[in-house]
Amino acid sequence: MKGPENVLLVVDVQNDFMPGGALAVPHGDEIVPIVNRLAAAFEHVVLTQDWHPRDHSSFAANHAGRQPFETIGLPYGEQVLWPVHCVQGTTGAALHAGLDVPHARLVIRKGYRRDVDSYSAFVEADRKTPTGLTGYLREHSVVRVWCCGLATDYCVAWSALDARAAGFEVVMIEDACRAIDLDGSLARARQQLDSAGVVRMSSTQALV
Ligand code: VGL
Ligand code: ZN
Repeated sequence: MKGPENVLLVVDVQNDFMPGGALAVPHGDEIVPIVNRLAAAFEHVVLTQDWHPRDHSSFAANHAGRQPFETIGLPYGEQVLWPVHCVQGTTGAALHAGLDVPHARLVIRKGYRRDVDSYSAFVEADRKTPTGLTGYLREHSVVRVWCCGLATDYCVAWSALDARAAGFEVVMIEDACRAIDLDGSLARARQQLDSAGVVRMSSTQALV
């Protein structure tokens, strides 16, 4: 059992990121039993939920003439335009029904401001606005953040990098993640994780 100085951060295990969902991550459903197995070994589990208003600026549908997976410039920088996904209160935004983590202590919702996306569970895409998770983890004397979920190369990677930047030790459990892999984003994410000192391991290694 991993004690309270360790937190398992389960990122965006939501219906819209599953096969058949609005922003399907290939094989995203395969992580659910692995995440359940991991969660059973952690006293402290935190979940995240992508949680957008319907008029969110990251949706291609809200930009005339733009298509999903194109990139645009927003005031805070480059933004990938996504299909409408994880709209607040919808079934698509709900956690996967097979996720079995009744002892999760906190659900961090993110991406709820119309004009700012948030891949990271820690800091929104303007790279300024905190979600509050850093303070929460510090107040609970957490030293090590173990990351899993969807998608490897967006919300999991950004969360892992921001956890490192906040001074936590960070482990990414790779078989408990699946990637979108848009234009080389997975290889880029791995490079950034490695240079930031995020340790990548398997769930088997994590569970010893
Ligand atoms: C995500 C794109 C848009 C993710 C969320 O969870 O990785 N990706 N919103
Ligand atoms: Zn999103």
